[in-house]
Amino acid sequence: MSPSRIAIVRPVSRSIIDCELTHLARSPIDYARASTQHKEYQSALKALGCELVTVSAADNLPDAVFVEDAAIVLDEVAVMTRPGAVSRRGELAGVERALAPFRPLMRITHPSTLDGGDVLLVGRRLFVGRSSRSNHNGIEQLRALVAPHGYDVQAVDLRGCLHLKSAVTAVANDTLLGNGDWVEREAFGDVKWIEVDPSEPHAANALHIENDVIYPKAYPRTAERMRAAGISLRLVDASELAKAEGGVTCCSLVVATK
Ligand code: CIR
Repeated sequence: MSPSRIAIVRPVSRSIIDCELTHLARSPIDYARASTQHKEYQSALKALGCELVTVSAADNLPDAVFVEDAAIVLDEVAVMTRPGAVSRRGELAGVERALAPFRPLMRITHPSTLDGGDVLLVGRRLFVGRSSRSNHNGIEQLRALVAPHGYDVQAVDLRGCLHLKSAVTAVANDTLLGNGDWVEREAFGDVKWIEVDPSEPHAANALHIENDVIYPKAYPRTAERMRAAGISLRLVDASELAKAEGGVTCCSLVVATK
């Protein structure tokens, strides 16, 4: 039986130590440890029914493991982004080759910039963070590209974090997990909201796949809040890539195939 979804992933780059950093101070990243944790993450994706499609490693592109930023995948089409960090634009070609068999591709083009980490899909709405990576042109170009497919784009202000999905992600079809200090809860309308524990400001990045959520071990208090709301968690150690400002959504592009 063919799988109902694939997950596009890319190995951790040997130059990960040279990654882009915006809100964190640079600290040593252990490549071997990051790779081991990334393998554990891939096992979690497989356990949740994803077949992995692996883009070839790109050791000259420090942030290549964070494939989420290169594309936005919808049921009908995928949009190749134009990352705000110039050092990341070379990542697109490999991800594009991996996605092309699964979706017609559209493109964000100069002078627009947009990172996939700024785009949160909730039903037919795409919330897009106004961040240091995604500019006004990028948001408006995305709006024009997806409108014919019935998606509505809503821009959202951020403070204190890199991407929209650093501040808020979906943990069920009708529930968001968010940090209300970094993003206004009201921007998302009438949805259920689980607030991160105040001692865990980085805890809002969770990867929802069907009835489960891949979630970092580092945030036990917020995990408890989710369990209390009936959310099923699959915990992974993502501490090494967190030093590169990456979370669990960033390391895959999940593509429904049925
Ligand atoms: C960057 O700054 O671009 C990378 N070091 C981290 C990107 C994380 N991606 C994401 O949150 N979607």
